[in-house]
Amino acid sequence: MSYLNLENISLQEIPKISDPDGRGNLSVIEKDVLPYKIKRVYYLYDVPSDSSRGGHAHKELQQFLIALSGSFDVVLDNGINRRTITLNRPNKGLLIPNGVWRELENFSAGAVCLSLVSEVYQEEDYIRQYDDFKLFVGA
Ligand code: T46
Repeated sequence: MSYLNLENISLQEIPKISDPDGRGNLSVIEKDVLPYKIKRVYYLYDVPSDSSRGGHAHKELQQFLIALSGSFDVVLDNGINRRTITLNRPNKGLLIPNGVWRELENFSAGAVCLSLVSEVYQEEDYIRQYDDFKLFVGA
């Protein structure tokens, strides 16, 4: 595959229903909001602020990340350029296509990262060496 333009990756609004009686907000993801069927859901929490998660790319897997609570940064890398996007609202999500290297860092206290994923867990789908990733995307 060829490398992706990171400018095409941006935060997406998730519909928010504010309660008219002041009971807070409800956000929902349904129908065709995501370009795939969700096959797996996992979440990251209690991540120390000086730790990072990710540090790999996926061959096929796509995922939608949401900061359900707190905040963290997602560093995206297409093999040539890097771009950092901060997630800090539960009604915004980041769709990461396959073939993008990602690192998650700067987790705030209490941050929870929800991940809605297009594939079941398969270690063979991971590219965990950056040089292998560059070869994969032809960068
Ligand atoms: C990603 C970032 C944001 C499982 O057994 N099942 C699972 O569904 C997952 C996701 C992980 N695992 C096992 C595999 C490892 O032994 O849990 C351990 C930690 O996984 P990993 O080092 O891949 O965790 P992260 O946070 O670095 O990466 C995860 C996802 O794997 C990855 O797809 O994009 O979160």
